[in-house]
Amino acid sequence: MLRLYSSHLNFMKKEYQPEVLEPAVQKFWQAHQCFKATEDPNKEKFYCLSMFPYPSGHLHVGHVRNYVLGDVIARYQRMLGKNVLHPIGWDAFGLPAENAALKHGVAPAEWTYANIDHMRTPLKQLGLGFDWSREITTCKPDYYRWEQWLFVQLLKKGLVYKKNSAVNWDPVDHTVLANEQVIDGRGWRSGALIERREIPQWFFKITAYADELVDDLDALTEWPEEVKTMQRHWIGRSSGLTIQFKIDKNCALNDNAAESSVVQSIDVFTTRPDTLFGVTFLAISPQHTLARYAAEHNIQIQKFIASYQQVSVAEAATATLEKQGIDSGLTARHPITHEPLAIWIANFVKSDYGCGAIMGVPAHDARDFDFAKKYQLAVRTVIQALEKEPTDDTQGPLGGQLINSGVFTGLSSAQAAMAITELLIKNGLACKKIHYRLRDWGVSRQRYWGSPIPIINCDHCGAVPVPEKDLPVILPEAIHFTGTHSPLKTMPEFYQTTCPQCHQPATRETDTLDTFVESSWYYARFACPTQAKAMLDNRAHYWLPVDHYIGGIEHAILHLLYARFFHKVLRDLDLIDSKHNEPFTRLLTQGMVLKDGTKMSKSKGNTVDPKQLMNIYGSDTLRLFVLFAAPPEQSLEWSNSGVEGAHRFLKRLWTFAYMNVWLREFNQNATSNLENPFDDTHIPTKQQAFRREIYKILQLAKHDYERQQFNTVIASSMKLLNLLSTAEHSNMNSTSATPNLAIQYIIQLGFSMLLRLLAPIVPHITHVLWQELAFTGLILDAHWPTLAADALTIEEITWVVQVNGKLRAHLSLATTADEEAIKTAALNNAIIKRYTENQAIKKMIIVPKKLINIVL
Ligand code: ANZ
Ligand code: ZN
Repeated sequence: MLRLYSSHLNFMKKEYQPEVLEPAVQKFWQAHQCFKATEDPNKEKFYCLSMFPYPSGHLHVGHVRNYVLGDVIARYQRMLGKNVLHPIGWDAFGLPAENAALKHGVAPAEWTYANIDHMRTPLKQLGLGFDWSREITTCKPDYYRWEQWLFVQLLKKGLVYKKNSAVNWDPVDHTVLANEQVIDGRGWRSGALIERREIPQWFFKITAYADELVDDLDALTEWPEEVKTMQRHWIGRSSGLTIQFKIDKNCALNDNAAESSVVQSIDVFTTRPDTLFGVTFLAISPQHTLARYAAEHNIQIQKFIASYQQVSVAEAATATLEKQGIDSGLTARHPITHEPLAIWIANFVKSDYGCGAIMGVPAHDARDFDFAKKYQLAVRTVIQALEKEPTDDTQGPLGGQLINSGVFTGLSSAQAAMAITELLIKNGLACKKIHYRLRDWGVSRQRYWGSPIPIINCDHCGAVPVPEKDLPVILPEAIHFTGTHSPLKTMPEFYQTTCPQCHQPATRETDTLDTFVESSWYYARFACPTQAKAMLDNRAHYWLPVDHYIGGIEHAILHLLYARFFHKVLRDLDLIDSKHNEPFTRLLTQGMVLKDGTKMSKSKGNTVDPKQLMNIYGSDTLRLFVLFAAPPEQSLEWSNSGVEGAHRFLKRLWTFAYMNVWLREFNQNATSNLENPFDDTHIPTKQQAFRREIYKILQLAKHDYERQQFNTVIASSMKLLNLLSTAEHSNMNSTSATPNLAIQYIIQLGFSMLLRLLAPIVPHITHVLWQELAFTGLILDAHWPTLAADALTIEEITWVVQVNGKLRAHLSLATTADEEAIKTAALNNAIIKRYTENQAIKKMIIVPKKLINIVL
């Protein structure tokens, strides 16, 4: 047992001095390794993780919010008796390091490591209870070697493959961008106009897990609905029908093409077979094979297709895109009516979704309607809405009744969908199909600062994985950046090698992995960060899954989806417990930090420097403010007066302790302590109300901790401090500096609870006051206050008071009041006194808990 109250730690000065006590407390934590987590199978574990930071070099208020939230949750769970793991690391690869290299001529590695050192200090200053012995830095070979190893395992399992694919090419950053990195057709960092390019790339087959990734969302009951909806939408599972339309032979195709099976028929994907009679045209994407045939002798079409190459993938994906098309000159036949339908080449048809072709139903699809209007194509209504006029498919897909649909007329949409599907399938013209919006994850990056892809390209053997014994493929750190181009591509000492299979000269892959790969499994590696023999070991079985994950809503889709995918992959490789299908049991997405209503950003010059604030007010103040200003998931408006308010509260807390320093002796001499709480019934009736109030506050705070409304926990703490101040003054002996014994009990009870309620939030001041006032143990490990069994039962009974059988008054009395007290209270009541004045009282009849009858 650690010695708690030691004279060298005597902070009980009149002034609250965070600048003195905070470093001392942090030193104490460090000296005693208070946050070092060890696996203990006899204890329930709790793994709390805040998304690890990118080491930009500066800690901003958003970071502070993220890590303080995680810290509060971790500390709270520890007080509930759990074995807590709360680690931290660095998401250290990424483009900014290369930009810095270009700008300042410093190597990305050097820049990154310096930034990490720079950011560690303020993180420690915040008093975050991290297990620093588990610190992970993803740009170090001891980390990325295991993702290279995993890459090879996945390659063997067919979950990694290489293919040519159209990408968003940023001509300034010389890199491929993800769709969400393209904003209005421009690169999110460079601002350059994005081009479409086809290049060979490595892919993770995340689509193999698409169904599981959708289905398992239902089991994530402690995730925000919003995030699950975004994930569902991103995966975009949609069940529909592939319908075949026969192409007319008389089309202006060259003879070879017309004979080829490719142009015998065209498949379209639809989720609305009920609208089949409303089809007035077909449309294909500019990349469709048929479009190329159509272009062969048609310059206009060639031009149209070429102009489309310039448009980025991301832009084509947006619904708001200006619809454009050209008639291909081809026609196809409606599968039921055999009516001819023109085939258009249209920019709004995605090449990589469904069949890359659609049946145009302008009356019931908004996109088709825009297109038909622009090119004066027929609009044919085939579904009559039961209530509203049909305008587009947003009013619920199957809500109406069929018209103008041959034998299907009169059926409901749902019935028609089934009947039409059945007919088409019977005639071999359609088959059921499930499509996903989700694409495989392209992980190749034409960048330097990332994990090398462990592949050797051999002229004879093709792409050969680097043998496990040769891993990791180390990224050279001492490099010189001359342009945005990756230096790896001009370093023969890096790429020249021999083929592991045929031993002839070969070249290494010079692309690196998407940095999302590192962040997809770091949560698991924290279980065994220094394990040199394997990616994960048994400790992962103990710690995983993460019980509580905290991070920004901006990661709601990709990061979380990739990590979920990795978790399932790791599970299927038997690296983690097969019981757990998901990496993060509970998710908290914190809101943004705003100043004057806008997002804090360097470019706006409205940032606040947490370090400076900590130096002025102390980190407890900063923590308290950040938690008090808003509930975690809402945006937080920065306010200087709010910071000062938080500081004032801590000063009040300190002063209260200082004024009640008698508690130290009281606690030292008391037979009662936290392990052996005092008998609450010591508190006389008069003070029961205080006691009840204290427990009410405790109950509310517990509830708020569970639902993470820390702002209201703080409000409750403020209320509790007010209550204790009132109690302190209510019964002060006029002659003595200490309150009477009953109030002493109240203050001991209430203050020990107040400190514990606040301990996860403001760990330094509470640590010191706990010690200074000689409460038992470390507050860090003090158990969470529990509710006394009787604490909240109704403590008062309303008595009916009669005089000679007539109702004269009501009287509220404590349940604990004995007969004597009840009689006295009744006789002393002002109303009753009027009726009994100067009269002899013959007797008093008491009906327990109900009635007092005074007989004169
Ligand atoms: C006819 C129709 C009528 C459609 C109607 C919708 C409403 P989800 O649910 O996202 O899977 N579609 C199919 N392939 C496409 C592609 N490659 N590019 C653009 N759009 C494509 O959407 C399926 C619907 O999206 C399909 O159903 C098709 O339009 C369109 F009142 O077919 B529908
Ligand atoms: Zn070879």
